[in-house]
Amino acid sequence: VTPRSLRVCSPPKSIKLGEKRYAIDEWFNAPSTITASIARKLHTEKDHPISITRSIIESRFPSPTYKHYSSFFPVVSTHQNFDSLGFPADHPGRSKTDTYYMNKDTVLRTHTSAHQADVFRSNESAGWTISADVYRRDAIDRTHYPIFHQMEGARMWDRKKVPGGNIVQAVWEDIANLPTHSMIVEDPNPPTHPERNPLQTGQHSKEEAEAIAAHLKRSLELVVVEIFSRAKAAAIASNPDYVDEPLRVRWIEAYFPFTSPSWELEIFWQGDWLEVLGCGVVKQEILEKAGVPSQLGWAFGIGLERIAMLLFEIPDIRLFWSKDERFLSQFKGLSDNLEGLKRFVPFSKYPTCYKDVSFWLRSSSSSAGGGIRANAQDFHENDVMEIVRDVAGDIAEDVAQVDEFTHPKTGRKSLCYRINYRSLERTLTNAETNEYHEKVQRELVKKLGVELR
Ligand code: FA5
Ligand code: MG
Repeated sequence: VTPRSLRVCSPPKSIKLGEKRYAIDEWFNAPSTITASIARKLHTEKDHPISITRSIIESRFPSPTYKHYSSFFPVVSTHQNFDSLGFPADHPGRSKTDTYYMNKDTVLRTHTSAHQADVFRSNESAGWTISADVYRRDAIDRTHYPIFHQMEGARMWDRKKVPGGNIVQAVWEDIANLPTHSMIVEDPNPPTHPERNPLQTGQHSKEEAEAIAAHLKRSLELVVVEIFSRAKAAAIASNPDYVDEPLRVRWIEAYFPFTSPSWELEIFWQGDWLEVLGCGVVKQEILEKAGVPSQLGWAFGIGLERIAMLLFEIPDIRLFWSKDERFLSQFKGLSDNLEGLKRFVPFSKYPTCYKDVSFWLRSSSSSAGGGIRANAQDFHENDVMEIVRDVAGDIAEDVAQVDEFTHPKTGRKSLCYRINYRSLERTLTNAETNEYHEKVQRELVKKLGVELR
């Protein structure tokens, strides 16, 4: 029997998440704050704004045409998350700086598209949605959080099942059955681009791709109309004198490895264009590999936090994780009463306190003693973000680089980051903030091997 002291010292070789145990290796980079949040499942929590938003969007994709999935587990293979979707081997999204790995072949899904191929293979209805939590190492600010929620949606037509195999006619008939709307939509780009966004010639005719794109765009515009009519009703319920600004929406040409042509939808919100979803005509290879070569159609992926922020005027993405009753109580009963939405009323904002940290990156000749190497050439900002998040959690409101300097003689590079500390729930004491900041500084030295200035 191994003595207890020795057993405690050896690093864990596996991690249990949900019902399963996963081997971990040198690729493992998921902090416990992240893995502990897997259990929250905000998209299915009754009366949570993320779950309310999911229900509203699902209502635009009614059964039995669409089937709704919401319980796929977030640990997936790199095959599901990347290879099955045609991501090239050197795609930056695969890097450890962007993605949480359990081991070389297993990740926390970075998008709901990870389940596309499996659902195409097994699903029997014409369409479906998948709602789920997704995980990305990312910046820290009021619209970015390392865990967020997406809804994937798809709609297929089967050449073998439509009359005469005439997809074009079948799709236009389905479009004629969709409601119309009067929202003005800017769509400045041509629908395809010869290099970035080609038609899948050999797979689809131009008319087929155009009909599918028209059905896709109308379906998603109707989602926006639905959300904004509810957002307006919520605003009026909270303030009878509310006057809404005209809604501005636009389609932008985009690129995804698994759709072509592809687009993103942007909404003008609080003075800026906000990207809310990506979508496109599904690449036929994916359907062929999934064993359904006679089907063709569209897919989209929408960010539920961004939509919920628009719907309820929720100012900060961290609030979705709050267990504070002053947040949660404002949504009580709404899952069963979608007509009764009201705007979120922010509770008082507690003071913010910012602190700067400046450090020298290691010159490339020196090597870091374990941890993440921060030689000048392989330094990644997301490593700083994660250290701050690990130490300060949701107290970290915003982290941004404010300065960069290269020493004229030695060529060494120095960076300065500004960290905004603010609790959503209470006033922090100065001593407390200093303690967080000092710990961040120590961790930067320890984990990245930087030298404080
Ligand atoms: C994707 O994730 C694609 N899988 C979407 C897709 C699906 C395209 C199917 C085509 C077909 P993207 O990385 O752009 O794309 O994310 C999609 C949406 O998720 C964004 O438009 C945004 O609304 C939301 N999103 C992305 N990153 C974050 C983040 N860090 N925090 C909150 N929401 C985010
Ligand atoms: Mg995008």
